[in-house]
Amino acid sequence: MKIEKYKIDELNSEAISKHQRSFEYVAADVANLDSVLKKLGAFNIAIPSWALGTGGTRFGRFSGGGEPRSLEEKISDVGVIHALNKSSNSISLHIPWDIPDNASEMKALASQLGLHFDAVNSNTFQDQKDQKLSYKFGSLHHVDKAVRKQAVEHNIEVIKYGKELDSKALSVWLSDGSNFPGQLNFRQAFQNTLESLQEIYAALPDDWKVWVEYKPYEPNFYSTTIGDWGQSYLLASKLGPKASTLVDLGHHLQGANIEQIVSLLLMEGKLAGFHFNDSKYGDDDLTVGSINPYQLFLIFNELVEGMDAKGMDHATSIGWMIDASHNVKDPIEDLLQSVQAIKIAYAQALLVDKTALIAAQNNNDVALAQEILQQAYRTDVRPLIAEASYRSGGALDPIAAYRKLDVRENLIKERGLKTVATGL
Ligand SMILES: [Mn+2]
Repeated sequence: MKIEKYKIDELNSEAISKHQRSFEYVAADVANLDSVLKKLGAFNIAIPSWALGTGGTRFGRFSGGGEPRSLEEKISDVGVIHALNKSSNSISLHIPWDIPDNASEMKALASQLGLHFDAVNSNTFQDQKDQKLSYKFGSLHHVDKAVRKQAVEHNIEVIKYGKELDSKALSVWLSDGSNFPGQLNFRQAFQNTLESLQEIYAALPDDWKVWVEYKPYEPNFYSTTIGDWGQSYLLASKLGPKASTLVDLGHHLQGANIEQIVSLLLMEGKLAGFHFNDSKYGDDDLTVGSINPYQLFLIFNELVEGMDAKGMDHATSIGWMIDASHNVKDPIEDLLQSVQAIKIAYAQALLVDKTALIAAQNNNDVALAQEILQQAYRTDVRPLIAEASYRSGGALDPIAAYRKLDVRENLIKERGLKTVATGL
């Protein structure tokens, strides 16, 4: 399904006068308004191919209707999201769930919708049909060299698919770990992982990166071989300049100060990018901004401050992607909400009065520093997001537009009520 631009224009014209009033109210106090709107317009977040279908839990899965049945339909769904919000111009593929059989056709389809391909993701956390050796006891860290070799070859194959699609990064998340004390020799597991990653690193094209993701627990419950940012950073440092650390917001123990982690990785030039989601207890994969929007703002505050200190382009110098699962919501609505939440946090971070904050920090004026941050956080920046979207040709209110245009009903008509997205 393709959303016609004139339909978005029609909806915008119904809402424009109300928007104008709220926009002018906020804009009056934004010193660098044009620059803020330009930055918001340039900011895009990649959509992962696996987030377009209804997810599930280990207990069950309640699928929705009209889910994408093929890679073409997944690309088409990202096209819908991007047409509405003008902030989701790329798709991140997971191999082997989404093997592009005809890369040039996929590229052409994507480019018609204004999309390109973001990082490609390998999968050695489950066994595939007809796979020779099992990953039950891990992949890149496995005690058996033959299993490690198979996992390395899979990653090199993923790079090959990514090259055909003009991706520029390989994202690696390992479930490798142990369930019980004594199961693993930690040093050996780390060394095996490093050696395997070195072989993958050697296969990277010159202009590619490898992003090393970490996670403290699950599916293994005693140790994970790349369990935290320190372990990922250690690997990335040993690998070389093309390797860096990927931060998934859900992959931290409760109370972890993610904004501090981000700040230091950025300082060291080792922050690859983000997998955005939200959580209350663990790796809950909830909609971004649904549980702890203040933490998201504090992270963006460090990102903006740290990137500005290095003269980095906010939109393109690191990878931005959603990594969430939608068990009870329409996946497209959930993704639209997530992108809006990310842009809200980003806009708030752009509004922080940096000069005043630095002065407060240098004067140890703790109360004032908090006031400055919360002044930005408590500003309702939604009219700024709407204005940036409007200026880019998107909808003033993407979620309302999605509902008014009956997109899901149309997708159900097109694809059927009982479809199951590939890969999940
Ligand atoms: Mn992730």
